[in-house]
Formats: sequence, C-alpha cells, structure tokens
Amino acid sequence: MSQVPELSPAVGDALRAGRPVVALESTIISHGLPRPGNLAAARSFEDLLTGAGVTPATIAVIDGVPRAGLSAAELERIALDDSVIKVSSRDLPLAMAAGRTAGTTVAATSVLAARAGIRVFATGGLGGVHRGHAESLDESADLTVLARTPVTVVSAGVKSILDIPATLERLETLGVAVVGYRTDRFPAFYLTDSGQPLDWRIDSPEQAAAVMAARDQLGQTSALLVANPLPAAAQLDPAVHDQVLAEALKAADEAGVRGKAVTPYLLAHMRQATGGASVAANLAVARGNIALAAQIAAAWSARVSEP
Ligand code: PSU
Ligand code: MN
Repeated sequence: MSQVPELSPAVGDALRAGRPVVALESTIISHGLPRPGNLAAARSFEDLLTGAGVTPATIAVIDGVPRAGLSAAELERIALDDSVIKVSSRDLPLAMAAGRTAGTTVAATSVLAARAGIRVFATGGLGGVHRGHAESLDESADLTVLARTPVTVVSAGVKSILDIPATLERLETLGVAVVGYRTDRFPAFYLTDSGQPLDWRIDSPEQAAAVMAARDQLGQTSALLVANPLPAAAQLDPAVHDQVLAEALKAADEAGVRGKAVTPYLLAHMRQATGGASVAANLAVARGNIALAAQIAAAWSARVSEP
C-alpha cells in the first residue's frame, strides 16, 4: 500500500530536509470561491508561500488518492471540474474507495496534513457551530476533528455565518487551544472582531513556534488555532454584513438547505448579495492567513533545526 497522503516530490523533499511547509485546504477552492477566479486564487495562495521560501502543500483527493502537493493540472481539476465533491474526514475512505476527486475541508485537510508530518496549515475560516444548532444539531466536524489532530491552524477565527460564542464554548470543551495573533479579540472571518474576548495572545511567529514546542513537550494531540484577524480596512462593512447574512440565513432555511451544502450555500448567497465584496474579503482573509502561516512554519523550522 502506498503512503497516505501521497507527497509531491517538492513536499517530500522539503519535509525530509526540515524546510518549512504549509498545508492548504481545497474546499475553499472547489466549493468556497466562485469560478473561474478560484483557480487564479488557488495559484496565488501557492505563490504567496513559494515567494516566502515555504513549500506549498495543497491537499486534495485526486481519483481516489489523497495528495499533499498538487500538479498544475490537479489544481485545475479541483478548481474547475464539475464532478469534484466536498469531503470531510469521515468521507475520506469512501472517496478513496470510490476513486473520487474531492476538495478537502479543514477537518479532512488537517487529518492528512498531520499524517504527512506537516505542522502548519492555513485556511480562511474554520467551520463551527451553526446558528439554530439547537434544532438542526449542525456543527462542523472541523471542531471534533481538530480536537484529536495535532496541527497548527491559522484561520480568521470561524466563519461569521456561525454561532461564534457557541463555537468558542465547543473549542474550549474539546481542548482546542485558541490564541489571538496581535489581538485580544476573536475575529469573525469577514469581520475583524467578533466581539468575543480571547484569553491568550501572541505577537510574533516565534511565539507561535514556542507554543508548538510546549505542546509537543506535553504530548498534546489536539490542534492549536491561531486566530488572525483581517485588518479593519479590509473587512466587510459590519452593517452590510449583518443585513446580508440575515437574508442568507433566511433563504437557506426557506430553501431547506441541509448538511454539507449549508456553508457553500451561505457563502454563495453572501457573494451575490454583496456584489462580490464578500469574495474580496474572503481572499484577503485567506492571503493574510497564508502569509502568517508561512512565517510560523519558518519559525518552526528554524527552531527545530537549532543545534
Ligand atoms: N474557509 C473559507 N472558505 C471555505 C471554507 C473555509 O474561506 O469554503 C470551508 C472549509 O473547508 C471548512 C468548510 O472546513 O468550509 C466547513 O464546512 P462545514 O461547515 O460543512 O463543515
Ligand atoms: Mn454542517
């Protein structure tokens, strides 16, 4: 049996040499961002890392094979092919056995990154506890998977479409450490500040690496969430955001959207109702997180290779 995930030559070489690698998820490409700009976005995410001297490891399932590091043609399939599905952690073996091609969520990407020995992972915003969860019981598997997956995730908090206080409670219960990057407030994806305070903050990539080292010393096997806010100038107008989100939630409810279709539906509705401003904010979020993840991965490599 071959190794899962299959590493691209560049990712394999970098990991063996102890050079910095950052994992990137692919559901944001396949189901989060609109076509055809999603392909250019996916390439720009990788270029940001390469430009920072970090090896990008975009993770996806290609014809049943989980891969870390995609070829140009594979990235294009994830972005543009209509048959690409969205897979969480539990779906991985099913997609493998069925030979499917899939974008991996934060949950699925984290599992594959950890198996590959990739320590740092960048996304836009995590999934979490949905509004109305008391009835729907809709909570992203991102949370429970991060509870048992040792990876450092850089994210602009969780998506603002969610119930953020409830999500923070769940992260606490699940033992996922949350630390603000140069902030004392939990960010809200499209918005700089969710209004929720954080207990911990760090102000440098080296501090993130120090936390990772301490977690290793303790043998902690949960994730570390580094919450990195969008600069205020790049956020969506909060008043517009709140109104458009209320409409999106109502539309999803009326259309009876359920399960893994909920998040893509809400993001698409936000895009349409903001005339694309939500996509610009989503791209800014992802880029900011990738840039920070690159710095943390570099600080980690430097720390580990110290004599
Ligand atoms: N971040 C983005 N856009 C996205 C996502 C994250 O900027 O589309 C995806 C991630 O893959 C995340 C998923 O894991 O949304 C959450 O989906 P669900 O709520 O169905 O678990
Ligand atoms: Mn869900």
